[in-house]
Amino acid sequence: MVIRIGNNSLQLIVGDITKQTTDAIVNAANGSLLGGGGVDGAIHRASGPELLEECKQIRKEQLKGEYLPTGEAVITKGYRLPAKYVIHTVGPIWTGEGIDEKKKLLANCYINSLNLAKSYNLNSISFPSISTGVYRFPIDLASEIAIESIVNFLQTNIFGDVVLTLFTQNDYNIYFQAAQKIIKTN
Ligand code: AR6
Repeated sequence: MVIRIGNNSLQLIVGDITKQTTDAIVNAANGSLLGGGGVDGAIHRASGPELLEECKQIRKEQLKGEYLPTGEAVITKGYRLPAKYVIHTVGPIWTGEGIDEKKKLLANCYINSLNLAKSYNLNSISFPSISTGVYRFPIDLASEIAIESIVNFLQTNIFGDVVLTLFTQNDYNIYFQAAQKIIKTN
């Protein structure tokens, strides 16, 4: 599915984000930036040990030893990945409490990643389904937040191409439905 928004596009695909050839791919990281399971583990394995070294450097210098706050984003090189850059963001952990705040933080992940990509003059970016794995954010709600945030950004910026890389056909179907709903109301 490809949605045209001005000169920009939003595409939904089923695939492995580590194989994407967009200028940047986004990592659903944790605040430590030191890797983990899921898409984070896959990105670190495919990129190689230099990625972890650069993440450690960012923790030390840019973040003064602190964790990357939820909803924020930082950028590293892609090393052995086809993508030139990796944008690391931290999604909210779903607990069933503070839902409005969690929704806002998830939107921030997409918006801050897109703004960071734009500030690096990048023209294409691939996102995974942030927070809907280990962090247990309900995917029906997460898909709507993701698509709304991206569509809103593409309506108000000259950027290029955004790809939502969904790992399973089931996830793709849920994002597809969310996209259809949001396009109708726009
Ligand atoms: N390509 C695309 N999507 C993938 C891939 C892949 N190679 N591998 C998994 N997914 P998760 P979260 C999907 O758990 O919920 C990590 O340990 C997966 O099917 O990776 O934000 C971090 O270090 C799911 O749909 O991220 C954090 O501690 C989506 O990616 C924590 O997990 C996100 O699932 C972050 O949890």
